[in-house]
Amino acid sequence: MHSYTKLELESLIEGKLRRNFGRTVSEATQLHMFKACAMVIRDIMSEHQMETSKRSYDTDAREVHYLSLEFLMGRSLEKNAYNLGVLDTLKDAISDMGFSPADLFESEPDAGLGNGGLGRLAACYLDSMSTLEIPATGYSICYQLGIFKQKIVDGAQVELSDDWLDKGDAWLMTKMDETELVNFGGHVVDYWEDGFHHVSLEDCTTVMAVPRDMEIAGYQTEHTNVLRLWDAKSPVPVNMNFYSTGEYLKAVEEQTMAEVIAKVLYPADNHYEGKSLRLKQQYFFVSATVQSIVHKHFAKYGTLHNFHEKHVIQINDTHPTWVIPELMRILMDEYEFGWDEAWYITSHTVAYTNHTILAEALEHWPQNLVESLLPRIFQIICEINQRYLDELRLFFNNDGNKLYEMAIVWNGDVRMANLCVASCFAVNGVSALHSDILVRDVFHDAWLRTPEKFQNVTNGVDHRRWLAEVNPALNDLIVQVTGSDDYLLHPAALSEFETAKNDSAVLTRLAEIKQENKVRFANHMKKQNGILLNTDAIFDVQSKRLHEYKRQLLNVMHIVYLYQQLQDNPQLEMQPHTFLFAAKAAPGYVMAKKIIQLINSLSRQINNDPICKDKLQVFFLENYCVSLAERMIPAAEVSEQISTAGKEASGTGNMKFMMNGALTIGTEDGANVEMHQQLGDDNIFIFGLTSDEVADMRPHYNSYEYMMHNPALKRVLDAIAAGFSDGRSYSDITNSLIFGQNGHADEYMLLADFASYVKRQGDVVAAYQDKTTWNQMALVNIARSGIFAADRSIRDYADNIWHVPYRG
Ligand code: 26Q
Repeated sequence: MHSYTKLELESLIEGKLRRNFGRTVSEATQLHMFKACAMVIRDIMSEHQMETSKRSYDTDAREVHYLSLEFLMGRSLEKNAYNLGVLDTLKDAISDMGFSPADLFESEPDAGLGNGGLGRLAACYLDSMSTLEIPATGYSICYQLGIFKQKIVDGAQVELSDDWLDKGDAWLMTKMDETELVNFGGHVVDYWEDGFHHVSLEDCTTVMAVPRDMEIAGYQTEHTNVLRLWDAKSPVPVNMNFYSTGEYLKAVEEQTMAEVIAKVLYPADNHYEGKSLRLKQQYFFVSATVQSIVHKHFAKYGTLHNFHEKHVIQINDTHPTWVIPELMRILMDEYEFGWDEAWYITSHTVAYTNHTILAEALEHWPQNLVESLLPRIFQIICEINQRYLDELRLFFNNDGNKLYEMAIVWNGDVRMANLCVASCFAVNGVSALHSDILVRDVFHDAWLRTPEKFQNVTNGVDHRRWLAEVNPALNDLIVQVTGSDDYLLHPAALSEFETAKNDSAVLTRLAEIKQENKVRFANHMKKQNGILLNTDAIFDVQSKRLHEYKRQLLNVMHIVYLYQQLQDNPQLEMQPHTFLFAAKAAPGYVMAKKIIQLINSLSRQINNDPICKDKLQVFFLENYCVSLAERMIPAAEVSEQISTAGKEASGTGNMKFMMNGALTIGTEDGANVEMHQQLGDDNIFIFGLTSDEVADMRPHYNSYEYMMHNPALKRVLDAIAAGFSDGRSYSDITNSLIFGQNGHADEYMLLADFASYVKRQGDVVAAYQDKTTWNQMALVNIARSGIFAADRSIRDYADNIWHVPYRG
């Protein structure tokens, strides 16, 4: 790796300022400075990227294509400089030039092209794929507006648009010459000639897909991959036929129609919305991507017969499932392949990762919509369906139930997960428990027929970002104890940190670092939000999307319980406890928004009640996003991972907290199960029903009985129903727990888990009061978090699904 001196960087930055903004250093604003730094870093990455491309071209390397509607990248300047090994030098250069590096980094907007777990996972995986020197490309949409910014106004969520591109485009390189054309609507015309079935679309609407590439630098390597973000443009600036007759609105209509495709990210997390614009987004980016892969492949090899040997396409949930019929379409209609070979190639190229078993998140598109928007694609899906049903009839002896469950097109719906399971060569879940549930339950029948397809790849997070970069003092301590920074490339080496478990100096330092992080976070909150956090209190954090299954409400119920204890006995000596929530709710999710209001009502009540002074605090931190997580997670002491068992596919926040030495209170759900395995009973606080118990209990579950048998629980629910001093009542929330809608009271079984949760919270506090034990537990959590590094996940994908080599 080429290294740069401070003076070299300064002169490069100065050059950018002069040539792009006509400014000297002393005339430059922070914005100029940010952009100039980004350009310098981008230049270094571009050079590396061209080399990387050339190398994989020359060696005929097999390539990975990671397709996702979401990449929640966050900020890039500090991260890229870190990976390139120039972070310290860059900071010096920035300071030298009269700017504050911290302020400059802070001025970068998050690239918020994702909702939550699935999008952030894709971003972590990009980092690992580059670091492990795997030839890989990410593909998505260049949304003009990322995930909304959340404001809390009078206790309620208000959404503001997130126009990130004005600064964020510093990282993008537009490649007009690699534009692809995507067709919508029209009708299929076909005829036979010379034994070939010609198929084309007539009267369709064409949208231009323009690549805006973002370079992804690996850590300590020059290997640099690309995240290709497709922007949507109309091929006709204005329709001159309408223009000339004075119909000006009509003249620009087509253009607006095209460009709306890349306008905004759908803000729904773990919830399917069957909107036609969403379908257009999916097909738009999929079609552009497949065409771009095929065109490059054909230009190089002059044939597509070896396509599946040179490419693997990984789809992030079902959202990009259209790759299956799209690749079939291109092979058959554009390259004259017959069905069987097209099918062989397609089904040996595409692999599917499932991220949820929530019924409301399973994608199924109305047949009419698919047929009118994508007529040829619909034909191909129907053909896949027919052939699949034929095979199922044979395999399952005409068992009608099986056909009904597994059909791809049924009753006016196209079911995307079934299409994936029928067509992909690999299907994986994202934690051991989740993959198990897929095989035992959701995809059981498909598993009976093709068990070899089904795999598990437990999620992982970019530990260079989520440990080393966000918690530099902890990184230093690990390096000091283990004698090297080996763990950065070999996360398994984190286990050596455990040798210091009985070293009191290390334990003391670990506690100091946590305290420093808490103070740093508290100062930031004070400055940014005017919030005064008690840094002598235990910091207990639940940060994730707001969803009923994640049970923020269970956390609230426990806090109300604590508050009632204080009300009964204001003199009560208790461990000072600060509860922090951070969560965005999907804008249309009414119950989630009510829960945010409830948290804010409770927060106002408790924070202003003198009996809670120095004992109890509750805050809802607005606008949870990658950059807020980066500040908050290193300051956390308790991590709340309390979903109903069986509902959270994996979770990845749980891993980030663990790496930063927070202790988990959680259910046996998702990756918590594997954390529990790593940590044993002594280093994690597990409570509640298991997923099997949840399933067994569900048919006769009666939340009302739980309430009536537990007076403390009843009292908590009564208090929530009545509301707090702001006068808002929350009886609609408690009613849904006690009576429910159409018989489904307390779908997520909060009342069943309440008693064991409260008890376990008591254990957490008791453990916290024994400082040495607590610090040892924190150290063990950090030391055993290595398997939750994204590098490990990517090696799993590379070994078991992609079959590509990587850096050792
Ligand atoms: C689908 C169709 C139409 C509109 C929106 C959607 C949509 C968008 C986002 C459906 C689902 C999502 C997001 C799902 C998600 O984030 N799942 C999480 O994935 C993480 C990474 O694997 C897991 O750790 C979490 O457990 C899982 O909830």
